[in-house]
Amino acid sequence: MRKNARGFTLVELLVVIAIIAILAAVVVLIINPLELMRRSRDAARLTDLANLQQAINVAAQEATGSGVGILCFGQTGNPTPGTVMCQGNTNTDPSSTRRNADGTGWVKVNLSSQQSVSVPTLPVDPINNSTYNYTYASDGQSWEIDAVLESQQQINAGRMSNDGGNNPNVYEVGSNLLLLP
Ligand SMILES: [Ca+2]
Ligand SMILES: [Ca+2]
Repeated sequence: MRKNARGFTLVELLVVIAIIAILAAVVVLIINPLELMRRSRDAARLTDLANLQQAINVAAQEATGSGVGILCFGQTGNPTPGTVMCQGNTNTDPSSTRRNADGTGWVKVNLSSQQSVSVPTLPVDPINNSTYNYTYASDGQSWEIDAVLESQQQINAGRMSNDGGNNPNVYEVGSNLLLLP
């Protein structure tokens, strides 16, 4: 035992630093902050699509006009079932109008006139780039919205592959999940 404290030796410091580094790595591996952020963004996406699904269903029920003008706002004509008549995307639509909830935004349904489900502005993907974005499509009679989930939690749970749609790499909701490939 040393009687006089003379600080730490270099080796002792290195050992302490190494232990701290290992502990930090273990903590990151266990908690995985990046995965937590992905999960939180996925939760927002799932909520967004659930809200839109509800709002579109209510809008379609409350509307009195033709199906074409409801699901493809302002359009007329005879739709071809299964053929996309109108489409919108949170990333590629003009940023000045993409969040409009009156049918001119990326969802081509006027959600602003209905009373039951309030949608003041359309949601966009939490990241909203070329990989993570929302897409709306309708053939005038049915509709589909797609989003891309990113967390291991949702991927492992098969959320995108077991949604009843035709694309295992996107999460699909709507009345016709075959509209978007
Ligand atoms: Ca899918
Ligand atoms: Ca689809």
